[in-house]
Amino acid sequence: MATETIPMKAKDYKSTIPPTWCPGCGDYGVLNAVLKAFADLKIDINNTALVSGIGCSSRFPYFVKTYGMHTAHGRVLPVATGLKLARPDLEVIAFGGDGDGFSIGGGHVPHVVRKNTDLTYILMDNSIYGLTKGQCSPTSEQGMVTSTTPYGSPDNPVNPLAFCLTYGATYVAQGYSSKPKVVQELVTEAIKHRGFSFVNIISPCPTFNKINTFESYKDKVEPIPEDHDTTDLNAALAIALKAKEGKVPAGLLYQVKTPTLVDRLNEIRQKAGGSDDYDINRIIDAYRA
Ligand SMILES: Cc1ncc(C[n+]2csc(CCOP(=O)(O)OP(=O)(O)O)c2C)c(N)n1
Ligand code: SF4
Repeated sequence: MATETIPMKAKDYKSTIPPTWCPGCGDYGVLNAVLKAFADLKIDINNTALVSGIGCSSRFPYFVKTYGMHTAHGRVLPVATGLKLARPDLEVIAFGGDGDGFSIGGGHVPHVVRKNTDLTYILMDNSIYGLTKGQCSPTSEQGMVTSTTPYGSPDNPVNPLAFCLTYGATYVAQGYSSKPKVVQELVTEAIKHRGFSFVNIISPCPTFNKINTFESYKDKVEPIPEDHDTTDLNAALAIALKAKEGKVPAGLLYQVKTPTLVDRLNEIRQKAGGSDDYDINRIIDAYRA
């Protein structure tokens, strides 16, 4: 593999492709914060892969100098999991939107989360389908008028924070793209965390969501109190459920250390004899009549 001096500044992590997001899109703030987090961590571009699904937010890997995979709609987590299992030495970071992650891809989330796969998942939540021009998303509020819900959405929204906490994510945080310093810190700690890290970032879509605007979040975003015990799952869930009151808590909700999927698989390998020298034909023969 070609070696390259590890870049040190945020701008050095930018690829040659300029972002194609609309002017004023929240995703710019997320990109800038993530690039700064990479610089903080001195991320090695040769050892890092960004994986995304499909959506405006899922264009993320194009704009960063690391390796990247723009996969299929809703399949970011299975692909990221496969990559991490095949190459545990890689830093694998998943990106996508609320539609990608919690609508078409929602069935994957519990299983990736409960395995504590050592991935960082950064969700850019704009409560709308941006790329396809304004359909109702799983995080759209009940009653929200969109192109697919002209009389208002009949459904209660998904709560991504509560969802990931309930299934056992070991790092759960929320940021707001207009507060890039907080996002940078949360992403830095999420990447450092061993296990499944989830960072939900409220990232408004000024083009297709005229309800959840930057203006509308001014009074809703509130920092998580400094005395919050980030190892207390019930306290973290109570903060996540503040969404029901229209609040957007920003900061770290939860972090605990438990073995990752690769740790557990290594344990099983040890129990099974501890050898890498397995004979695939013997295994296949066991399934023959
Ligand atoms: C299998 C499949 N179904 C539907 C689509 C159409 N599609 C592309 S992106 C998208 C939703 C995008 O919304 P979100 O994931 O929230 O990302 P955003 O564009 O808002 O960042 C949809 C429905 C697709 N590309 N593939
Ligand atoms: S449509 Fe919305 S989410 Fe997509 S780039 Fe434009 S502002 Fe951003």
